[in-house]
Amino acid sequence: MAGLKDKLRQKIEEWRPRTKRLVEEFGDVVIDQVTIEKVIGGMRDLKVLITDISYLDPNEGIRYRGHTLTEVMELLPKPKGAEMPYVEGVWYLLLTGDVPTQEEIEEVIDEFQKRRILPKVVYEVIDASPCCSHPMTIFASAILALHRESFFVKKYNAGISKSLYWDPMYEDAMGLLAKLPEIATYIYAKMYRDGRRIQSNPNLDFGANFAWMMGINPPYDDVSRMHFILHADHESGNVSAHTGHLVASSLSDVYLSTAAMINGLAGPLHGLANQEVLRWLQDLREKLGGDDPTEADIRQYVWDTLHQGHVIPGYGHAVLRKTDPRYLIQREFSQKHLADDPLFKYTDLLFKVVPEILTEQGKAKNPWPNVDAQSGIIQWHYGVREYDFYTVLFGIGRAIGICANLIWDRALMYPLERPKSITTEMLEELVGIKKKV
Ligand code: NMX
Ligand code: MLT
Repeated sequence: MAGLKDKLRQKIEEWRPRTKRLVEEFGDVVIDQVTIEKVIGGMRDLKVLITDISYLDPNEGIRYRGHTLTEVMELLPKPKGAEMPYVEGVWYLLLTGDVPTQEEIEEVIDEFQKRRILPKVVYEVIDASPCCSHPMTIFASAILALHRESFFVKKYNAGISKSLYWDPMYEDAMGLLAKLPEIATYIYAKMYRDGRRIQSNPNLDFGANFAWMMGINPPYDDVSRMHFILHADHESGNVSAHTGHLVASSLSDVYLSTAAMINGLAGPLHGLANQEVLRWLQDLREKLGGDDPTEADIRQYVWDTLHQGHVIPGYGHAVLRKTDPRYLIQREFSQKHLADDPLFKYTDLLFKVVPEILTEQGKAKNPWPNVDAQSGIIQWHYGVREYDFYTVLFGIGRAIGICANLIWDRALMYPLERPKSITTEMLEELVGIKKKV
């Protein structure tokens, strides 16, 4: 793809001296401090990673290439008559830092169309998945099955120079992103629709084609665009992005690294929380015999959950200290399109009572809702009621940001990630509560 790749090549060449200069001239400048609390406490807030694709401010939320999500939604071109921008546009923005024109988006659409066909082995892997496998397990396995297609591996084995690694990574990323909707909708059809599959529609953009293959009418095309755009990136320290970066730092290709990030996303404290929200709400609904909940019902349920030692899914965040703007954008969409949905009423009541209760409990540093508190309710409304599938949708979106990062990781020739570990005894000796023997 001449246009995008040429632009990327030029940007990479312009960027490289900046990274080189920082290391060579300022490499020993201190930017953060490592305390024992940080080492034992999951490295919260430690500034030890670098990415230029997105940045997460605790109060403002995520910026993609310097733009807030509201700006991204306004700036990126939209298909005719659509409320939400092209997913292809966010890929272009994250990769290059530029807002694409309609023509540049058309190029990406064409390129994805050319690369979307799945090799037979992917169907075989999905078909062979043992019954009761979680869709995220099947998703990761299907992505792994593409590893043998890797252009990067072929070029690496042929001895390509390190400064060119980004090029085959780009080719693999384009190939993978083009195929993810095909993989995900086949998993969906296989697991929940007796294998009845709707073939891809070559005339549609990423979001609309996904909706088409799911067999769901508009505005689910806009729901898909919104979902993939909002989930695309959340800087580099979150579990999925960090895992993808870490695995790729050993020069694993895009397929191996993305499958690994999917595995990180599949945990309930991370991406699986969108499934957990629905499971938790359906449980409440059952308890109430399908009746509309009162505020008192919701309060009781939230406290019961906390007293049982569980977290409230969809609330809290490791970095954010305000309501997640991704939640607010989805809430605005829901108010417009599904205001009368009974489940939306549940989420509205939760938004009213949970922050107050978490604050009263006094443990969570952030009592406000995150992206996962709202996303599943929208899927449920449009007929995707198999909530085990929701994290796969998160994974498609997140792959966009991960792929942009992996290409830039190789472009800037970041090295193998290998921090140092120490023992508990060493820390005890360091603070003087144990004598060195
Ligand atoms: N419900 C109950 N307790 C909570 C919650 C919550 N939603 N959030 C934090 N806490 C607790 C947390 O478990 C910890 O307890 P303890 O001291 O007993 O270990 C305490 O509050 C302090 O935790 P924080 O420092 O506020 O949060 P941390 O950075 O460790 O974790 C999350 C962040 C997101 C893992 C946490 O807020 C959580 O478990 N939320 C619910 C799950 C969720 O929604 N995850 C999705 C996050 C977004 N995403 O898509 O990835
Ligand atoms: C994410 O989108 O990755 C989550 O909000 C988690 C995080 O940023 O830590």
